[in-house]
Parts: sequence; structure tokens; C-alpha cells
Amino acid sequence: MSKELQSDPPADREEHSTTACAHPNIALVKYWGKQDKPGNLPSTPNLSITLSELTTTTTVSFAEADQLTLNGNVVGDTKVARFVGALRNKYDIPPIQIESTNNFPTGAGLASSASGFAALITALNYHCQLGLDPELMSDWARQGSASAARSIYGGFVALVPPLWRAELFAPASHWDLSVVVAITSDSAKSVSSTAGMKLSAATSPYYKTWVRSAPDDFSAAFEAIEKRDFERLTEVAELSCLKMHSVMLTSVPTLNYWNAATLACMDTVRALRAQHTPAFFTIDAGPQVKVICLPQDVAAVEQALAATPGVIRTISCGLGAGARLTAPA
Ligand code: 2P0
Repeated sequence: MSKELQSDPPADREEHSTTACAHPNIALVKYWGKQDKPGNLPSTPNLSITLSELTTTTTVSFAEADQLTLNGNVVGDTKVARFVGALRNKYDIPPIQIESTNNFPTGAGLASSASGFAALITALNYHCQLGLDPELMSDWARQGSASAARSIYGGFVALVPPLWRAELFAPASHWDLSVVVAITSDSAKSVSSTAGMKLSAATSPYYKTWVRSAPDDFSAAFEAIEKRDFERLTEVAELSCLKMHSVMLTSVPTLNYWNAATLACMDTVRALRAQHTPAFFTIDAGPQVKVICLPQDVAAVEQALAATPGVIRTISCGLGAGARLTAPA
């Protein structure tokens, strides 16, 4: 079991590595589109829950040259290279080896970039003594991938103007929610979120309406969470998701992140609700369907999703903690 590192860093860091972990988060009010300004700033306020169970674990150590290993393979990653380059403009960071592993499918709409950049900045902050507080870690994580700003915190998290640093607005203990993820494909997505957002902003006739309506969705979701109003959260979260996918689908060329099983899972969730099991879906830039429900209904939701044609498997989570350092096992 890992424990949080509380002590001062070792004096001779050359010999040591630092490991951090972070969980993906799932937006209930979505981010899709960026402002036309530097800093990777979302065009809409957004709000998420951080998951438990799905984890990115990242180890950094000093090396002869920069190297990134993802799930055991040495890879080149422009976003990571740009991120480390931006940090080096401000901080003295020697060549580093980054070893990152996900215990869930990578690049398939399960927010691996959110947990990835949150874990990376957490490890680098300690290893390179950057002295960042959580707000500044969130600021840096956002520059790597905007959704990563939210994975710095656990529980219910908002990413809002003017600073666009994530804010914890309620801890996981505020409301015991569960998330059942229906995996409908293990393939990586064909269009990255960054490219997709750019396309949507440039071509979807609904993009401006989407941006204009997001603050109201954000306020409604915020209030529903404050009051633990599951029915209201169901309405607003599904609407935010479907509005985002409408913008995606009306981009030119169309951006369709769904498959047949994605649609079938939405029907399964509606059928569960018709049978008085409170549950709602949300879907990101990939074909997986995340179903939010109450802990006592997890077994019923799992069973219904597993029986849905095209579902490969399900993963069930609670709400998780924020990014943190871990000691080697
Ligand atoms: C979200 N997504 O709010 C939305 C919903 C996907 C759909 O944030 O360009 O990987 O790196 O800032 O953070 C995925 O976008 O994009 C995302 P970049 P990111 O969770």
C-alpha cells in the first residue's frame, strides 16, 4: 500500500526517483472548446467528479536525456515535451525520465491525459523542488491538458474563470456517488480532444450556443450537487453531455465518438430510470459510457450494462482522492 510522503526530500536526489499517482475525472458539465488566448483556457466553466480505482502512476527520475515511457513503451509525446519545455522556461529542470502507467485503457475517452498530467506535475513538483501549491499545480496541469487541472483535487471539482485553476467545491464525503464505466472499445480514439475542439469551434453551427449556455448548466449542476439533488443533476449532466456531442456531431467533418454500444448503453440507463433506479450517463471524447448512480444500485447498474450488446466489461468506482505522492511499495 502506498503512503503519502510527508518528509523533506532526500538531499541527494540523483539517486532517487519520485512517484505520484492521480485519478481521471469525469466532467458532469463538460469542457469542449478553448479560448483564443495562451494558457490552454477552456471556453466554458466545467465541473467534474474525480474517480477512484482508475489510476495513473508516474515516476520521475533524473537521466542523461529526457525520456517518456508510457505503459512500458518508450514513446514520443508532443504534449508532454511541450509541457516540460514550458516548465523549463521558468524552472531549472535537468533531463528527466518519466515512467507512466495507467491501469485502464489509454486515450479511449477515459481521461488518461487528465490523470497523466496531474500525476506528472505532482511528481515533478516534489522531485525538482518547484515549490508549487495545489492551485499552481492545477494551473500547470491545465496547461498540459485542461481536464488535468481538475484531477489535482478529489471529490467535486470546478474549473472556472477568471483564473481557470481548479477549485475543490465539495470533498468526496459530501455525497456518496458511484460510477459504473461501460467499456465498449479498447481502441484509442481517432481524433484527439484538442483537435476535435478546434474543429468544433471552427465549424459547428451550434458552438456559440454551446458556449453561451454553459454557465447556466454549471450553476444548475453546482446547486444540484450542493443540495444532493440526484434528479436535477441527472437532467443537467445528461443535457450538458448531449449538447457537447451535438456540437461534435455537427462539426465538419463530423466528430462521432460513439459506437452502437454507446447508444445501447444510453437506452439501458433510460430503462433503469423507468424502473425507478436513479442513474444517469455521461460520455466523453470516446465510446465509453460512464453511469453515475447511488452505491446501493451499483450491482443492478453493472448487471444491466453488462447485458447490453457491445459492452466488453464494466469498471465500478467511487469518488476518489486528488493527485498525491506515493512511496515505493
Ligand atoms: C471534459 N473532455 O470536460 C471534456 C469532455 C472530453 C470531453 O476535457 O486539449 O484532454 O488537452 O485541454 O483536457 C478532454 O480534453 O483536452 C476533455 P486538452 P483534454 O472532461
